[in-house]
Amino acid sequence: MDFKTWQHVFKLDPAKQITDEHLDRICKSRTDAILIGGSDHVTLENILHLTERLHQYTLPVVLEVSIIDSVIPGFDYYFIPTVLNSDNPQWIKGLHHEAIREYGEILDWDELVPEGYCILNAECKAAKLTQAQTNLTTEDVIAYARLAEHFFRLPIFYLEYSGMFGDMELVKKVKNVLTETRLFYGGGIDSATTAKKAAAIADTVVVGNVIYENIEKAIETVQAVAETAD
Ligand code: 1GP
Repeated sequence: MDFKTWQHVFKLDPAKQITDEHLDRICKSRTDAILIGGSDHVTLENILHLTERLHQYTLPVVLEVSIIDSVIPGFDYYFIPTVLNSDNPQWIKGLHHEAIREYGEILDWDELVPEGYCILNAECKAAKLTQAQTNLTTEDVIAYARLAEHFFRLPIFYLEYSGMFGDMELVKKVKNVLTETRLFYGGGIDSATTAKKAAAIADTVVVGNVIYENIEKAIETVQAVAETAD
């Protein structure tokens, strides 16, 4: 299944615990895909453990690569973030260069999907880790979206509010300038209501934390997005 058709994605953090029952509900929820990713304590071991548990399900599974040593074969896609609003080139192209130096000969480029991240919640781990410049005007964010689509020609522009529900007016303005590049929105979707608001604008909504806080609410977001996006 092509990631360009996905409307709802669950993001599982390999460093967090999830019971078999909850994992089963997530995988049978009719979400379009599972994205495995996190900022903290991600290791090869916990990725392997989670991946093995997902093998029995047929839905697409994507590894969002945050540490090079965690890359293992077998995923449908590898999403590779480049943090456009980072002040540290390491997170824009440094780690990528390092990985390509190491594995360039054997990479299957068709499986790699670069994501242009714009991180807007200053308090989230990803913002701190990547030294993201989050104090941005609407014009700044729109310019990052255009940079992603027209300059770097990235297939995904990801507005990341991880941990808080974002400014939907801003998300709408960003959506309005994107044509080819898909707009992913993630952050603070914790109910059918917030899921509908985000799905009314973004192409793909990413639901993370609520999986671990309230599984019922997490499951509700799938139907909410399907109703809204259609
Ligand atoms: C995190 O964008 C995702 O990378 C989802 O955010 O955990 O706040 O749902 P939440």
